[in-house]
Amino acid sequence: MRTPLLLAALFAVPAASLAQTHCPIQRLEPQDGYGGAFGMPMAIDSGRLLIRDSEASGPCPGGGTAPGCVNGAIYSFTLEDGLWTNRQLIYPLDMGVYRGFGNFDVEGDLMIATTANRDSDSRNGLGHVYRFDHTSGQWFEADRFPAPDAPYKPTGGFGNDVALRGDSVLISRDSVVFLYQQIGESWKLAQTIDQRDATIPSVGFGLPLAMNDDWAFIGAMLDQSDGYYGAIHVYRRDASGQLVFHEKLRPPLLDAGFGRSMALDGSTLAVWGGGTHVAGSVFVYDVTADGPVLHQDVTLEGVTEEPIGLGIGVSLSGDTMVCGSYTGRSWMPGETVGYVFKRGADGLWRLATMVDPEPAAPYGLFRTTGHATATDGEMVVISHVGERPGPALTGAAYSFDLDCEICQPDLDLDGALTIFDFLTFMNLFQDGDARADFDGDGDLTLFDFLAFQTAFDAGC
Ligand SMILES: [Ca+2]
Ligand SMILES: [Ca+2]
Repeated sequence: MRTPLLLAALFAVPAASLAQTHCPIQRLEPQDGYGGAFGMPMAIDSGRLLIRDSEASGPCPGGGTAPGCVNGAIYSFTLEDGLWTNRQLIYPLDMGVYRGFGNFDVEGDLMIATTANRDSDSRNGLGHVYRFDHTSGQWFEADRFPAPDAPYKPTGGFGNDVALRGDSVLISRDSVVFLYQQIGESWKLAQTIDQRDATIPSVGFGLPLAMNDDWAFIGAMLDQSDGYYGAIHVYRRDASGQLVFHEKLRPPLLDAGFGRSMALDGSTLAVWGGGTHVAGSVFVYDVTADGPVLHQDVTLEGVTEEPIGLGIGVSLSGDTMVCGSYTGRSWMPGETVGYVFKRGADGLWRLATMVDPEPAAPYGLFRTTGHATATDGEMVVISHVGERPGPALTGAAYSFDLDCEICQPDLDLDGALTIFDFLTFMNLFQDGDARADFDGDGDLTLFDFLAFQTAFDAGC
């Protein structure tokens, strides 16, 4: 579809600039009497927001409740009229105390969650795996199986991280990663992957984890061999789903840390890069048939308020990437904000907006420690695990609506409305790009010019 550029002459381009927006921020906190460490991990999937509280109090074994019955729980929220509503507090049926329940991964109506420990049986605190199914608006425990036996007493909890993909799930513990596969109705241990550099102590192998249909990525965030900080071990999944070692990915820059957080969506892999590289960056890879290829070193160069640790919590959904970051407001580590990047038609990620919980944080962001983020491309949630809203409640999360946060007519994503946005619109329109469909009718017509003009005039 070609449109005469002369149409541009129809527009009077005002010298608009971005006004301060006042988008609503929803603050989420644990249920009264149940909070402990609300906020990590989190996920948005199929319209549901799931947030773990690893130290949530809950029903005690044998019934009743008491503050000491700390077992962990997962909150399930659904979005109604733009607000997250708590629908369920998810526990395992075999309640215990200090089990550390709730590290999880979710895909559609299937969730795999773990307990780090089991203190009341003879399995040396090896942990359990739980499968939950979502039916009729609720999560139900559908299966449960023990962690594999270990030749030694584990020092760390089972299920430090969980990565679910289709009928396979990766679960890590103490530099060992377990692959389970669904066979029929039950899940079976299919492979045990050991720390690859067994001679290097404390490499943190198994944290974080990510997996798609063809590849698995196993972090080793403490690996400081060869002068680098952190590594990602890349495995190819063979026809049977087994993992075959492919390569060890090191940070692209010698002074960059690597892999404290990682997100994978389709064939896009985003990896935190920090370490001595204080401002931080996020390395984005294209996951090709031959393995991951570095696509972009995403940074915040030029941002006035210099962040610290960009990408300490990174999440991805389609063309939206959220990078949690400490702010540069003070040396108090933990004032976490989220930088939202959008992937343009040219494949490059550009800053779209920054979301800041502070206006909605009743206790300030002082000494908060959480830095998880979650997004589905429409909503963004940032956690503040260490926030203390009350004597018995700990943790909060903040939700932002990207429709409001992102200025739609700022098409070149430079934070200002200028003639270059008109030119970008013209190019998108001529290229048949859906981003030019400003009236949202699924077609590119003259009415989109009018809708763009209206949005531009309205400002942001
Ligand atoms: Ca602009
Ligand atoms: Ca249209």
